[in-house]
Amino acid sequence: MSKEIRVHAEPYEYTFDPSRVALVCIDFQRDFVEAGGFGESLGNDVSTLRGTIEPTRAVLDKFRAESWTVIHTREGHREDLSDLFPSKRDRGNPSLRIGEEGPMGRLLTRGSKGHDIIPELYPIEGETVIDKPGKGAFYGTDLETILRAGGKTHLILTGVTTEVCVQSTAREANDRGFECLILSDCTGSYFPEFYRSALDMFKAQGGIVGWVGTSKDLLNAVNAANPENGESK
Ligand code: C5J
Repeated sequence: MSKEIRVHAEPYEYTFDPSRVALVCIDFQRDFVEAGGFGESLGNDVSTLRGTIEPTRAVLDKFRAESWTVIHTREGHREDLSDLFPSKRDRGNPSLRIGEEGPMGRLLTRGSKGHDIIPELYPIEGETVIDKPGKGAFYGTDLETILRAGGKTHLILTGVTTEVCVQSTAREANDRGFECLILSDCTGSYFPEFYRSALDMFKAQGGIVGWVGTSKDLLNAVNAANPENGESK
């Protein structure tokens, strides 16, 4: 299937050619989503993010069934922490710092259990995993090269947290000319007011950063383009 898919979204319809789209799953890591990780060390209630997993899994399953491009990102640092700025290490006076031992190994450090992606959304063979030292997925990574080499122009964004790594990535992508659709039920924040504000900002002023839609609208649009698939519940 290579015809344009038309998704109901705000501030207006989002269209994409499946051969030019990538689903980007941002930082669905144990360190943000599970108890005992980095998110909790900052004093956050990580259960607020759990609702994003099921809808993201449904979108992931559809992309896999259609053999469309999927990219995962992980925020974290080298084992020797040589890519960790002191400003990031010390900010917020957390109970545990990046690189220190927590219940799931060294916080936000590559190779630890907490740094890895949650089992529900774990990458499969053939899916790209981008390890990033910053909040935005373009900073300090080869994501842009991979997207351009693959002819991708459109990104469908999911992930945690909405106002930090998803927002930074959406803004970086927008400035590079990528057309971004953010799925509101596939992104979450520890702070409901930041979640709402970030989504409002993305779509304000005629879509200044991108479009906001839902997993259901995306799946219905994909199924409508290929009626054999039926309607999404
Ligand atoms: C944070 C992220 N919140 N992935 N990282 O520090 O949003």
